[in-house]
Amino acid sequence: MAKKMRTPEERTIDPAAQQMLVWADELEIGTAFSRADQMAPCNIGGAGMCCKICGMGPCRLTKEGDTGVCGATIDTIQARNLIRAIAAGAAAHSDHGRDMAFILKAVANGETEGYRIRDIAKLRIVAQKYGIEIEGRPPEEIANELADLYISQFGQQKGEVVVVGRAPEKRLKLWRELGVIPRGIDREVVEALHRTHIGDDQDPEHILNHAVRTALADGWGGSMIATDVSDILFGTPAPILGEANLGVLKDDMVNVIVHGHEPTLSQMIVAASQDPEIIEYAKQAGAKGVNLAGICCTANEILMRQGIPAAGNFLHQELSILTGSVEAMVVDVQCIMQALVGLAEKFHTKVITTSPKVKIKGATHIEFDEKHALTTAKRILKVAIDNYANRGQTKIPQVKEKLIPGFSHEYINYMLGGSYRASFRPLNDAIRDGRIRGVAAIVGCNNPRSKQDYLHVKVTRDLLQQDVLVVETGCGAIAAAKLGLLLGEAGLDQVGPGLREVCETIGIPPVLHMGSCVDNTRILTVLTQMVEEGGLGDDIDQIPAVGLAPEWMSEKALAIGTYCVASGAYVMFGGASPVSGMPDKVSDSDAVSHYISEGWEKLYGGKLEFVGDPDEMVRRALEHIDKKRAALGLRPYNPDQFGDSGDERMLALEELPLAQKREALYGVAVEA
Ligand code: SF4
Ligand code: MSK
Repeated sequence: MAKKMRTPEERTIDPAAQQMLVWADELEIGTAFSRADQMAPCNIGGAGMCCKICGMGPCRLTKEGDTGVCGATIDTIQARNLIRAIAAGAAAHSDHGRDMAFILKAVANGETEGYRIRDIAKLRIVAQKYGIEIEGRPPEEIANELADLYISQFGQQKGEVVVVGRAPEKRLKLWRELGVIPRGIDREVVEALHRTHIGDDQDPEHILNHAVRTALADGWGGSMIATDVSDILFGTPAPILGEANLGVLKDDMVNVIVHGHEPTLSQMIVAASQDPEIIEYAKQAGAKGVNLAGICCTANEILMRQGIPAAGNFLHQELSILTGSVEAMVVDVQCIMQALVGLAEKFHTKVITTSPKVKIKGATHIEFDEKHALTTAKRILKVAIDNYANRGQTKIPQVKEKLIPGFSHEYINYMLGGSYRASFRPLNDAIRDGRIRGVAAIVGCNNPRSKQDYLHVKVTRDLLQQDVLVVETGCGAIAAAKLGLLLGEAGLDQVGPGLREVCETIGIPPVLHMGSCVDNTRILTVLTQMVEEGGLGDDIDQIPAVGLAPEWMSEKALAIGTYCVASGAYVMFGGASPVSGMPDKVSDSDAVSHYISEGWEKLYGGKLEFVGDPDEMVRRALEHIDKKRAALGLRPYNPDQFGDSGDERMLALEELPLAQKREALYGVAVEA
């Protein structure tokens, strides 16, 4: 039977993506969208009921009472599959963190080309958290000691990863009691693999306890290290004007897309693209210069620091090449589709791999090394410029939106109170008095099995209308950006009255872009600071907050979800559950789903659920937020109380044309 192929409108809500999918159909070129239509997911593996851990299998459990050849039950198999995914996600994030720590050390020792310590204040603050002496010491010396400490956390064998000490006191105590504090980052990932080898840990709850420890090694370990070091080396993000979507590509310039996750090379490509030598080289090739744009989280890294535009999120990687305008797609690690190479061969695009860990057959490999970073970046750009002459017909959708990214926790702290009284007090007070009903972190990927961006934007809009302040990272943040939700005015007409007052008074959009996937740790820090500020309980699980990953697809998302649950958050994923089982066929197959929800909630106050229906996701999110408000003794949420008390300045702003209002709000000239 012929597979049903979805129309472009059924595959994505993004008008730029729709245009490119029509174009792909005309050219008879496949994309992840069409491949997802053609390949039905395996309903046994997808439900977590297939084990291929040893050569006696693969064992597929489809009937009541089935076990694997070794006797493993469905619960054990699901728990093992889940922890392996979490371990892979934690490994990816943490290995990124390790590389950042090594670069910090190399920069401190003067062994790199083109890098310097940009945020000395953050270096000192972070170093102080670990008792590193800062007074009277040059930044390089402090950075060297901090780098050594961070590097040691990966191979540490006993004790506690030092980063977890940044969690709220009560949470730390709970983790100690439950025995889930990571001893060393690598150790927990290795142990997850050991425990799931044939014939090892076969108690599902015991396996999943270690899943928590492994995920904590990511969130309160490797990822937090990655965020810290990125800020120290490249600057802590603050609001900056940017643009998002395929319309950022330019017909008259050499378009270079950086895609992946690590900011080290992309930051250097930003610098190289502005070098007079490179601009001149591009002009000699007949272009006006080099136009840099990002995809996925590399996009977020350079968008929130330098305002470099984002060409799109995960599912835009192929679509950008389909424009025919991309001279080079430079990739580092994670979320890079192998299909790029075959697709690029149909156009003139060069796919350039740069990480010693990632090669793709058929791609050009130009290996990045920090000792020659600027030289390598220039070399890559010259390859792209030389390729400009090979460009054929282009088809760039004229679709893009402006956005204001860069809401690091440091900036949120500053914006709420200013330089001298930076504080989370106004945020906590707004939640206490009900202007803000609660907070939602909406994060994670795109997945071609759902309609691109639809779930992200649907739950974002619904929660905003209910006065829930939204923070976003990763591809979810780019989804909201593309739909114009990361600019104050664009989003404010869609938010509830209380939240609107807060956003207008402070001058912020209702959706705050907080960075890349590793930067979900910024959200942990915000939650911790809200606890420390007081008035919302003494631990994260008491805050009226939820985490949502409506279009998740990567193993990293599962690691993120798990460390957020262990930190006390209610986390919901959209799409299919990897541990759903087949309740009609295997009666006990929901034991793992039950344990990571109710079981984890009893232990950690947070729970992990997979909810396919976005309306149900929003309903549960609001129910949870209201339950937490009631437990804190806060007055029930009542939107009728607010909406008339926006300050004079904001009321005056209402009268201004949009462009002037944006300028007044953000202090930057923004085209209407
Ligand atoms: Fe089958 Fe057991 Fe081997 Fe898994 S570990 S493949 S269930 S025999
Ligand atoms: S890039 S992990 S698709 S968010 Fe971080 Fe996007 Fe998900 Fe990759």
